[in-house]
Amino acid sequence: MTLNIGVIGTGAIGRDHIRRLSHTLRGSRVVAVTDINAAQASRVVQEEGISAEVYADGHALIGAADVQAVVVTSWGPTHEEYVLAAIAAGKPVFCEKPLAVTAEGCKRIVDAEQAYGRRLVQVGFMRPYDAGYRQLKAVLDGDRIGAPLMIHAAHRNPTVADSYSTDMAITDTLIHEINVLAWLLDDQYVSAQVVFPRKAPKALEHLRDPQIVLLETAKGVRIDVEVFVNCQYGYDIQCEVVGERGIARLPEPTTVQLRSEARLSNEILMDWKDRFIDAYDVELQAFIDDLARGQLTGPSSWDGYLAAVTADACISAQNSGAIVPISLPERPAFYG
Ligand code: NAI
Ligand code: ISE
Repeated sequence: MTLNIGVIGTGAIGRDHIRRLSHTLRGSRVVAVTDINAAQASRVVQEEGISAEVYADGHALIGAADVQAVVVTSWGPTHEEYVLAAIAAGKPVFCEKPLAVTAEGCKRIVDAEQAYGRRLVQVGFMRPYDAGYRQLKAVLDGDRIGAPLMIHAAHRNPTVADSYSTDMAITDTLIHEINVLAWLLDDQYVSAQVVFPRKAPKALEHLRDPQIVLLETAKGVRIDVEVFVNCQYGYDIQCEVVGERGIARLPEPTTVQLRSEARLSNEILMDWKDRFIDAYDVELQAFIDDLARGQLTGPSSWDGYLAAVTADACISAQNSGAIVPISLPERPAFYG
């Protein structure tokens, strides 16, 4: 059976997902697309060589009779509206992070989904599908280094667009660590603090970059995440877990090792699309396969909500400099 998908937003990741849904994954086809930039949507359809209809807006696409599931890859502030519309139409929806830009927005989605009575939403938190993070989790779950005590992590982008703001370092970038580290540790956050080193010379005028986010968990694990979005040299994701009896590190992506010009070197990737290419494939394949089986199991709107509550605390910590307590609600049975 082939799942007919409509994609809202044909920018960077929208186009990448259209490509994989059309040419890489099993059991899906893109039959509808839309973007506020209609010319771009038409160009993507043409360049990807697919026969999808271009709709005037996201609501028309969600209402289209042949669209069985929706993928939301438009700008973050538009996600809530489209996810709520998909739930109202009873259509499954894969929504890129953030699920909504505020915790209240995520809560409205959680409430609507529970009122509908069945899971319809998967959030695009792809890191738990990455082979490296899965190996790291297997080490922790297998008690190979004892209980985790600390995590040192880094999320570095070479550059960001002019529209990127200091709070987006949390809502757009750190949100991945918020999600994946709680999953890795099977733990919850209880406080957040943000400190700012000296500003990097390449950072945009309005941007405070880099920043270090300090998180504490209910089990007493201390986490520091460096977010540095103008590091110039590459797209670099680091994660080191310090346990009672040893240390486990996220594996580096496999790249060819070069012996050349008196140097032994490995390439560092420059783009998130390449770094997590397999994880994006696996997460969307899981969405398609789960729908064929009749039950979504991937990151839920509840996970999106918990991440947003934590992100709100981090933004408050950015502004105040204080240690901000985080109080996360109990996971309802609905979200298993
Ligand atoms: P982008 O700016 O390249 O693309 C966004 C597209 O949405 C643009 O083409 C824009 O015209 C369109 N758009 C805006 N408002 C719209 C509306 N109301 N209806 C339809 N289209 C609309 O941004 P990018 O990088 O593709 O990011 C999109 C979303 O995906 C963001 O929420 C971002 O955080 C997330 N993302 C997730 C990644 C991941 O690793 N999981 C990686 C990159 C982005
Ligand atoms: C982007 O939106 C993503 O989600 C990437 O995975 C992340 O690394 C980057 O910092 C974000 O801007």
